Amino acid sequence: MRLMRRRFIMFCILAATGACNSHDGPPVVAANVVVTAPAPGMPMAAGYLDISNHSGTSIHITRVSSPDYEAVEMHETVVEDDVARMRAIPVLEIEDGGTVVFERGGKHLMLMRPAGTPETITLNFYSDEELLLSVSAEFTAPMD
Ligand SMILES: [Cu+2]
Repeated sequence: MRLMRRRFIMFCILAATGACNSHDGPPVVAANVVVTAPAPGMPMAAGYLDISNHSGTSIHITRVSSPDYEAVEMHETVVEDDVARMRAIPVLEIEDGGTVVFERGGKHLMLMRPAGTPETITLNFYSDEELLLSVSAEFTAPMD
């Protein structure tokens, strides 16, 4: 998969602007990034964002990390027997041209055990060892 993406990027460069019918910007794009401030006494926060894949191939997010938190997990809130539960998402696939939305009550990032009290949070999304996307956000309102 890694090889395929390289080839795709090379093709775009060779074909120059206009000829590449996919997308001119970066292959993986974040929008609407929100990181909640931890509630008092709670060693965790939540992260929300949209991730769009324009890479020309499907991508698999296998790991999220942050220098500002000890651990970051991808979660999904599901309702079972009228009870909302959170389930970990081990691998998140985003097909080419697709957008995955992390939002309240749905998929979200769980940021656990902050390292200090940073004002800006950086989130790194990996496919195995490959860094797909790095975003920074300032805290917003506490988690609800
Ligand atoms: Cu969660």
